Amino acid sequence: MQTESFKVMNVKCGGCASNIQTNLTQLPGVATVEVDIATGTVEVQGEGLNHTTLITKLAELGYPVANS
Ligand SMILES: [Cu+2]
Repeated sequence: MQTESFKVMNVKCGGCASNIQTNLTQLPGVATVEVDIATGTVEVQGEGLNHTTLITKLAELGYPVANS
């Protein structure tokens, strides 16, 4: 199992968190997605995760990654 952690912008509420979870879970290899609303941290676990694909998807959703 592989873990990718991102600090993203614009996460304000549970709706943002579930939006991120729903969309990232559909990407290949993603097993679990956890979002910490207070810190804007998105932690993705899975196999064969593609860092760039995850960052691109987060940006598309309106949550650009602050560090990468
Ligand atoms: Cu929200």
